[in-house]
Amino acid sequence: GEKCRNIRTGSSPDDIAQAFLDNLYYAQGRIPVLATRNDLYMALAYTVRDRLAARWVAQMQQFRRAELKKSIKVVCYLSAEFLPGPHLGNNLLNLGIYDETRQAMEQLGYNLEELIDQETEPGLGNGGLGRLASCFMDSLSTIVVPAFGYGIRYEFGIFDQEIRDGWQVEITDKWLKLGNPWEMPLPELCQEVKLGGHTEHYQDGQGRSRVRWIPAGVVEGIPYDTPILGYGGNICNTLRLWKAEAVESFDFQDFNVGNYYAAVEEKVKSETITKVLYPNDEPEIGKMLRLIQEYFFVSCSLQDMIRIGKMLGNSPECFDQRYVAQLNDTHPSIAVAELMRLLVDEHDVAWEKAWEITQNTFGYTNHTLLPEALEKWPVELFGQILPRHLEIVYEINRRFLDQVRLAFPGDEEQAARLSLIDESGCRYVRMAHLACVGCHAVNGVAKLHSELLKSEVLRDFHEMFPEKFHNVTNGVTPRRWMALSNPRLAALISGVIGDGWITQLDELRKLEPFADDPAFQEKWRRVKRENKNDLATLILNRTGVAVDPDSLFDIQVKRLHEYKRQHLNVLHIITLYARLKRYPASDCVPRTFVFGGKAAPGYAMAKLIIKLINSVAGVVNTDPDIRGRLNVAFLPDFNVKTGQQVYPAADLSEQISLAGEEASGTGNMKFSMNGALTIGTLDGANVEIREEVGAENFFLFGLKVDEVEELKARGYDPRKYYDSNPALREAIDLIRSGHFSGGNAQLFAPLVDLLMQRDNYMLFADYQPYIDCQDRVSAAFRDQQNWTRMSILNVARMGKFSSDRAVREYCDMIWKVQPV
Ligand code: 26Q
Repeated sequence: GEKCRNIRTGSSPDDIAQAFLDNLYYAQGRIPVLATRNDLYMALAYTVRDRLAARWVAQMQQFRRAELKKSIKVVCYLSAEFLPGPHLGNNLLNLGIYDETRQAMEQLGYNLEELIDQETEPGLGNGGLGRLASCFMDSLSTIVVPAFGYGIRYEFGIFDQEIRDGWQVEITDKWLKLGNPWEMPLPELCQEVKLGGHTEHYQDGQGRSRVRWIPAGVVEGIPYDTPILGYGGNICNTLRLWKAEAVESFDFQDFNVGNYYAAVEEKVKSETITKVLYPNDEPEIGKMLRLIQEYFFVSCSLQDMIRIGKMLGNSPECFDQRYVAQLNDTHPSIAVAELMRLLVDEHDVAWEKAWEITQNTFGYTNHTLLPEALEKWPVELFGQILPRHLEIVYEINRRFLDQVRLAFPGDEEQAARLSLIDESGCRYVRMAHLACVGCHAVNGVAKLHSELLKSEVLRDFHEMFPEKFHNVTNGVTPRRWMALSNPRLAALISGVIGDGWITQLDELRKLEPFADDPAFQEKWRRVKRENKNDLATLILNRTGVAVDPDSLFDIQVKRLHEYKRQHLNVLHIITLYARLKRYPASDCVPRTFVFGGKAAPGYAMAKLIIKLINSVAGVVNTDPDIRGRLNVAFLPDFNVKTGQQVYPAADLSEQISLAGEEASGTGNMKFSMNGALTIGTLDGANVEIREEVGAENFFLFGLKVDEVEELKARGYDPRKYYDSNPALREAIDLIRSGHFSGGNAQLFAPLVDLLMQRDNYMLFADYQPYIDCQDRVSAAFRDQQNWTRMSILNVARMGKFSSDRAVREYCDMIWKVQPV
């Protein structure tokens, strides 16, 4: 009775210790002396999972009751990527049993942090977009909004990065190898997904014209559920990821019945659909498997939503009263055509009614301004895989263009620009256009980005449907990105203002009065110093580079991309290096430059930039003239787990994209809420961060969006900057001469040529303003009191950038749901 219940739910250290030993024995089949570190981790994970179960089940019960009363709308977040990060620590935090569990492990002679470190994270995303989806899941649960996250259970997530001889090497990510204690397979809830084939048009019994899709094949989607508990255990939502498998009984005409090997081959083919995450954060044209992945998870998810509705007695006609679904970029935008197909073809709903339901259901979030990053599919390939959807897209387009021609009579160019089909050359289906037409709301992810969407990328749609456009500035969860990853800072903050900030981040404002308090400043500095010490140890272990924890930690961690300009950062390092070589005795502020980030495997220039960073590191770190005053480290395999160790240790956050390129950025927020100051351009959410923390607490430099446009129009000529700026010339010449590549002058030629000739990201134009700004940073760092004051004020004013605020805005403006 009582004892039994405590084993599964008790939260005292004794209960947890006992449950842990039980799980070690019964789930892992081990006793302590025989257990590996992974056995111990698994036993603890099951112990924590048991404690989630009650809340998870209660959640489903509550759904059922509310659904039956038709009193709630459920939010479905459709995303091809989720990057949840390691679950164990986060669940301990959200359950409120972190300290009790530490004690329990201590009693048994284990170290909790070591067990937490054993977890391999699910790397089911590329970067910002996937991580945002997971921050939103955390916030939905914390602010008590019933929600499902729908996505793909990739067998191989984003590759693991190793650095060999300074180059990136990609290793397959076998994240499931040691088992995943957080997921629950639900094979009974499988869904069938059709692919390929053709359509047949016919008249039904009542003489209505109908369409039947005769697919060339069918695959099955199996859902795997992971609980997402809110902070304080309020509610527990579900992340439901789909795995593709072969259908059990497969009896299509072209299937060779009885041929065992063909059947096995079919199974292998089906399973490739969810085999691997595409590691590019930009679409490549014509990758058939990618389109199949997108359709596969969207179809499974929408059918699942209809199934749940049906189970609770709802007809498909009230789909939009029960659900609202957000499209995380265009990756799931085929949902617009799929919901139309399900309603019209499979549930006999009239087109007009189905269209109203579809528009009411979906919202679309755009994450990019780069025109080349807008997803489009060759019409032919689209029709091969989704013949019925192509017909539906054509019909949506026909009706839409009628509307356009009414609004803009005689303007055929406007119609061609808005069309869902790009007919300017090879014909393409434009997925962003499908999303804009099929959704009731379209939003950007930062104020500047949303404005640029309206005035540039989606200008014509904004003209047509101004009321659809919104801004929801991104946010990040303070649970993972402060409380969990920076326990020292969290304890210091809670010690003076209480711990309400963890769910009401605006309460950090209460820190402002302490910004000038010398005793508090001293504690603040000590926290940062200890965090830097920890990172220094990590850097030493991972890279062999010994760094000085008293130096200024200047950090840039994010995907490698030319527009993010990691190479501008490198030019600054080389400039400092050249100064010290010329004046070895000069008095500089010692700096540690830390980089981290993955390059898309096919992106040669990004990979060359990694090589450059490591080459410069090799020279600078070992030059006796430098005497350790400059250190450069490239931390391999940057991911959520590493991020949690990096952000708390930063003094300076590098957010230096060319203005107008970075939609929002979210790393910028994580740094600042951990007390780093930002050096940045007026791009993405930097604009709003600066607004919040105050211009005097932010290091701004660089061209503004309008200046970038003006310079482009005038003709950007990099040579002019090179010829007139000796410091820039010296930095470039050092690279070009082979100074960092053992005399090999060819190695970095492609990079140097690019910068000198046709650099779209205008490094040279921003070079001198960046260097000057960095000199202001160094000067400011010498005044530790004032630096600390600025650091405290940064944290105190970051309330806006909680993902709780972002999700509340989606609830009010876009989803029209109220937190329970
Ligand atoms: C699309 C088609 C085919 C293959 C891959 C893709 C693909 C995959 C991932 C396209 C884009 C992505 C990821 C984009 C991304 O992470 N964007 C970032 O989103 C963040 C959250 O809104 C912003 O903060 C960043 O500014 C933005 O770059």
